[in-house]
Amino acid sequence: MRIAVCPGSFDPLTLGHVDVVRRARALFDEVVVAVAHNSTKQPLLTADERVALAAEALAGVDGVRVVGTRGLLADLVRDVGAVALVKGLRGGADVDAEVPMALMNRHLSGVETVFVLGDPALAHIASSLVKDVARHGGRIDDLVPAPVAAAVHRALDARAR
Ligand code: COD
Repeated sequence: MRIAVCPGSFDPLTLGHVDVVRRARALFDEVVVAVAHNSTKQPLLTADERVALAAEALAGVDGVRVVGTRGLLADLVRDVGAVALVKGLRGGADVDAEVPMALMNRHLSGVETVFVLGDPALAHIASSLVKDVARHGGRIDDLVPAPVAAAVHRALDARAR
């Protein structure tokens, strides 16, 4: 059984993320989607919300499970018995951001990172842009799964009060 961990902050999970998870599942027997903490970002959604939304959005994808972690990915990889991390790439900026993380994760755990190219039709979708579009009154229902769109609007409304 070859297990891969597909990590992200998923704040929020987008259709781009779902595409990457599906591509990872085509390569590995099981994919553990790890909702992790990015210390450079201040999340809109709580960790519990992000885990619950990812689990709901990916419930129909066989061989995928969602876990939350506050620790190092390198430790999670060992705990779940994964043979690889899988990350999605949209273009050169993602490569620049991802290579140092991949090298650090390999230094810490020996695990390789496998990069998959996402669907180019979804390459414009980034969690930060989704939040910005929603914050300014734009539609996000064709950028994220439906329960995620509702949760983003709820979180932004709560912040505005
Ligand atoms: N198409 C293809 N890929 C996409 C798309 C898209 N439209 N959108 C996003 N992606 C990819 C990103 O390139 C990334 O690979 C992945 O999806 C997740 O994206 P985000 O934005 O949700 O997640 P990040 O980049 O904030 O995740 C950073 C981590 C949480 C993975 C990182 O901070 C981390 O590893 N934290 C745990 C603590 C740790 O181990 N630190 C040491 C790291 S070396």
